[in-house]
Amino acid sequence: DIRPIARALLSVSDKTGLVPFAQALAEKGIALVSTGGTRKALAQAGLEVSDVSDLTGFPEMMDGRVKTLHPGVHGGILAIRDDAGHRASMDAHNILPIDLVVVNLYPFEATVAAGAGYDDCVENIDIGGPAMIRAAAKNHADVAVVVDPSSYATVLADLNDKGGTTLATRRKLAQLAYARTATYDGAIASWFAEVEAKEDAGEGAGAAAESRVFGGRLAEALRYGENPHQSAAFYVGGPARPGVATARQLQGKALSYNNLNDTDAAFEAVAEFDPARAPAVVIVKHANPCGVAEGETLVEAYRKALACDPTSAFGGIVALNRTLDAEAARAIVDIFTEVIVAPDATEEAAAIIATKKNLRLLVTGALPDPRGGGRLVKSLAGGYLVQSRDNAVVDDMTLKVVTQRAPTEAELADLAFAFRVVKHVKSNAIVYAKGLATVGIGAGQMSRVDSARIAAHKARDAAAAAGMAEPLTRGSVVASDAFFPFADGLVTAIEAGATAVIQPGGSIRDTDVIAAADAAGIAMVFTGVRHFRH
Ligand code: 93A
Repeated sequence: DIRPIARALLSVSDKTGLVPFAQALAEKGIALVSTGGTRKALAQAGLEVSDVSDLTGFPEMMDGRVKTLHPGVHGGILAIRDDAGHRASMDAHNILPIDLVVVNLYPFEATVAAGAGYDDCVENIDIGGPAMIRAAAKNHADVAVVVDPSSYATVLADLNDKGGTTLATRRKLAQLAYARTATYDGAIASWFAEVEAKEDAGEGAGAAAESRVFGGRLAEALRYGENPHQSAAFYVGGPARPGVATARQLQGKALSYNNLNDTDAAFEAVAEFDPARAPAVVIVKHANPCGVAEGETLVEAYRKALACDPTSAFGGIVALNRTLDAEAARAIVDIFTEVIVAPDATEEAAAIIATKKNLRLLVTGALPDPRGGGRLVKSLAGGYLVQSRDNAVVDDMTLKVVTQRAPTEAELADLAFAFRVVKHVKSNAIVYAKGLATVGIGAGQMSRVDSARIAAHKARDAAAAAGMAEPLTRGSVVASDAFFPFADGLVTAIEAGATAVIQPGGSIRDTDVIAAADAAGIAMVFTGVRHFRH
């Protein structure tokens, strides 16, 4: 399966490493054929190289748009060498076999990235190059194809060791070839999508159009992104899941980028609370819950959630796990709220919300399944991170009591509640809870002790605002999204008045942390499951 190389066609935009590679080929007696620019570069280096026009009998024409698109080239690449009919055609039309195709494409991606104009981008769509690459890769039984200078060494190694290319090498090169033309066409399609989105929506949607690589459909061009100087759009795609993407907006202004993000966070969080167990409410600000509670009724749950941090709840997003009723609606319109999201709303409730013209009311028809699958995408410079949803639910975890004292029934209920919430708080996350309501939430700190302190501090403030002498953390339980690396975070929680703790466990200093808990007579359970969220 070794194929010697008698003739190579070289046509490259990126001329990196071209001359030494061609020199090595020439030294092995391989005839070189090239297009204009490539030929010039090789001739300047003193190499003997013929013009592709010699194969086609046509000059390069139409500003180079038609250079190699000719049977004289494609017949020489595609002919099956041991097929008598193919050989007869070659003879009849004076077609010479081409055994190696070295092509890299017009720099379309770089042209777009450089911010070039429309016509310039179009002119950089390579046609002849991909045609030769795909032809050579198809005929890998006889022909080797090189689409990137990084493969030059592979070909030379085969020539030196074997006197020709091996089938394994040609297959590998064919794979790289199709991968390259696929990426290339993908970049062109994305560019067209971006152009279209810009035209549909003004400049607004432009920057986000490339997220079409995820197969999403542009649902809405947004006025701006996280900040007014950022462009933004909302794409809908992936497995169906009740939430912001499927919701019906009954009233209110258009949702902003931050509204959509916060509403999603709120609704995903409230979906952790089984509506069959109790009504539950989550209030979100800046993508973090600032109050979560279960209650006998929705309005009670709302009041309890609000009491956790009434200052932050101002201008927040309220998510409910049951049909919004009139009492809850009346309580919610009492303070400035951005968005309400619920599976449904009664007519009476909707009428109460309608008294606030700007307030958005979204109904989703259902709650998403907290155990559901799906993937989460996050972008970083030059790429994307993709992971499956965190679909771990505390009810499915085996809680291991690690202290001398086991939690009481009431503590256990609050521990499960707090761990449900902590999953939806940005790390490092600490949540104090009492009576199935959060009483202090510490989010997004670089140190866990700080999160514990902030949460306790907020609980003191809330108690003071309500005219209570005792901070609300007295007699509370505490949840931590990841293990306590040292005892200090736990000690802070104990000082704040926590009597029971839920955390994943797994620190090398677990024994110190357990000792601190035992010394204070508090109960601690390990879940074995971490809930980082960034
Ligand atoms: O404009 S093209 O699509 N038409 C062609 O027939 C053609 N043949 C090769 N572009 C074509 N090429 C491309 O020209 C190659 O893919 C390569 O990127 C470039 C090399 O041109 P030159 O040798 O003139 O620098």
